[in-house]
Order: sequence, then C-alpha cells, then structure tokens
Amino acid sequence: MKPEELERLNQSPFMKACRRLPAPHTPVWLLRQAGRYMAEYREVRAKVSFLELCKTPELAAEVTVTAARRLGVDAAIIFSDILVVLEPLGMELEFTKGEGPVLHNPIREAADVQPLREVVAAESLGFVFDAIRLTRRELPGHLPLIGFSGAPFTLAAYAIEGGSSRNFDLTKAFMYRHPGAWGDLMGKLSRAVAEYLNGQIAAGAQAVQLFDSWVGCLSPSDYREYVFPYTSQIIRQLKPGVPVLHFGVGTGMLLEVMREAGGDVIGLDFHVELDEAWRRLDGVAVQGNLDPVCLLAEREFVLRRARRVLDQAGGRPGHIFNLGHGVLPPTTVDNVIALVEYVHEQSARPSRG
Ligand code: 1CP
Repeated sequence: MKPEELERLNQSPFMKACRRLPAPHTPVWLLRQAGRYMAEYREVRAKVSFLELCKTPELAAEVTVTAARRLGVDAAIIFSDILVVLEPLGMELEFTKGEGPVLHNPIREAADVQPLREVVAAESLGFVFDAIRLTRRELPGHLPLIGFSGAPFTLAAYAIEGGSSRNFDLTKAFMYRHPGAWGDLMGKLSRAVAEYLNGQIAAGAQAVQLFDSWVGCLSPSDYREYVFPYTSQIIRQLKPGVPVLHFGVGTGMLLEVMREAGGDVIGLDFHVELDEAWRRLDGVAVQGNLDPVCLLAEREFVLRRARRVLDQAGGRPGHIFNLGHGVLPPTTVDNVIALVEYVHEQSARPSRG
C-alpha cells in the first residue's frame, strides 16, 4: 500500500480510537456485522456452504465489503470464522444446519494432543490472506479492515467439547486433569494464532481482534494459570504498532487480568456497565457494549439504549461503539443502519484546529 493510503487509514476515527486519540466522531462497527440477518448474505449463502464461503476469497471479500458499505460503519471485519484455524491442526470441522459447528474428532485424552500438526498458516490458511488482499482492494480507502482469530482458550474449548457448550465442563476437566497436555495444546494453538494474525497483518489488516468468546467460564486465578501465559505471548509476538482488540463474553470478573494479558482495546460485553468497566481498565481503549437483543426492539428503544452507552463513554477518546456480542439473526438491517447513523450524529465533535 502507498504511504498516503496508509496515512489516510491511520487517521480514520477507528484507528484513532484504538490509540485513544480524539476522533471527529465515535467510530462504530458491529460484531458479526455480515451474517444471516442480511438479505445480501443469505443470497450468497444460498449458493455455497458456510465453509466454502470462508474458503472462496472473492465471496468472502464480497460479503465483507457489502456489509460495511450498506451499514455505513467505521471498520470492516474480514469474513471468516474463528474455527477455520482448527482444520490445519487436524481437526475435522463441519458447520451443520441448525446445530452450529461440530468437530468430529474432539480432543478427549492427553494422548490426543501430540498428533495435532503445527500450523503453517501461509500453506493452510492462505485463503484468508487472499480474502484480506482482495477486500483491501475493494474497500473504500478510508475504511480500516480488522483481521481476527479465536484466542487459544476458546479454540481449545471447541476442540475439546467438539462444538458449542454451555458450561465447558469437558474443557475445564481436561485442563485440571492434564496440565501438561493442556500446555502442549495451548502452545500449539498459540504458535498457530500468532503466525496466522501476523499473516493477516502482512496481507493488509489494519488491526486484529482476538476473540476469547468463552473464557468467561474461568475464575481470574484459573485465567492467570491456564490462559494468561499463552494469550499474552501471542499479543507480544504481533507486529508492533498494529492495534489489538481483545474480547470475551461474561468476562466482567476477568477484565483486569485480560487487560494485563494485552490488547490496546478491551471488548466489553453487555453484562457490564461501560463506565464502571472502563474505570477499572485504566490506560486502554474500550469497545462495546450495546446488548444485541436491544436491536430486536423498536427503533426508539434502540436509540435510547445507544444514548446510554454514549453517555457512559462520556465522549472520552478511546471508545469504539459496538455490540456486547454478535448481531442476532432476527435483527432488521434498518435498525442497524439507524443505530450507526445515530452514533455518528450524537457523537460528532467539531474538529479542533
Ligand atoms: O451462514 C451461516 O449459517 C453461518 C453463521 C456464521 C457466520 C455468519 C458462523 C458460524 N460464523 C459466521 C461468521 C463469523 N464468525 C464472523 C464474520 C465476520 C463478521 O463479524 O461479520 C466472525 C468474526 C465470527 C467469529 C466467531 N465464530 C466467534 C467469535 C465471536 C462470538 O460470537 O463470540 C465464535 C464463537 C464463532 C463460532 C461460530 N461460528 C458460527 C457459529 C454459529 C458460531 C457460534 C457457535 C456457538 O455458539 O458456539
């Protein structure tokens, strides 16, 4: 990319907020902003399976760019899934209708870890890097592109449970019973994730988000013992200067230790009050945290709740408006567009100088 193009991206409201610099308005984007609630997405999905979509760079780029343009958001996130990184380790991944992700050969015994392969991202995940290169070319020049990966705990949880879970009992039992194998598994995942994210940065992502979606099932002391060494190591290995966003659900008790593990921006879910959470997170930017269910209510209610989030952020530099978790399928696109416009209008600040 040319230096003037990079500079333009660096001056965008999203990149400024990541660095806690004042921006002309509060930047906004939405977790899972490209997805089933959008007719354009459903049209593409009618023709290909979810994994095929992820693995076809032209289609992944199209879905990414269409969502960002239609919604008028301040950043795009590359269309993919956190679970694609599990395949090259040797996990058999399938997205089944209605049931969500399934891993057909879950890790259940300590001995299941050793056969997992080391991931060479450029070989096995090149389709994501290609999708990023294509998307970067097609996206409006002022819009940053976010790359992402699952964080090692959440990836290990899917690998061990074999799919979604409510309480992650199998994952935690594995962690407690086989600390050595747990370390080996987390080590393999961490090496894969660091290389994968650096590859996304090299391909053209301006920022990266680590989704530790389900780490909220751990206590702070378990987080410190079983997760912290790996997540913090990944973040230290990422290309310096590229903002890292670090997010999980139900992490109200973990915010300080997650912040210590790393990230320029901590993602807040909808269980916490943004103002209180931010007070505890001195020295970082925050992203969040409107409850996605609010978008299923009437317009007035959505905007009232958005107002509350903006009030809690108080116009301080370093707030990225987002949902506290992903957009739900029954959401109407009109409500999302109204939300984005409202955040822009209400947070507009006269430029200084
Ligand atoms: O078309 C379909 O039926 C597939 C639905 C779908 C979509 C649109 C899945 C399956 N993944 C995605 C895309 C996706 N996943 C994105 C795209 C970019 C965007 O935001 O626009 C991203 C960032 C993800 C990340 C992801 N996948 C997370 C982390 C975010 C979160 O929600 O906490 C997780 C946990 C997943 C796993 C996953 N993939 C798909 C589903 C339904 C799930 C969740 C299953 C579960 O609840 O355990």
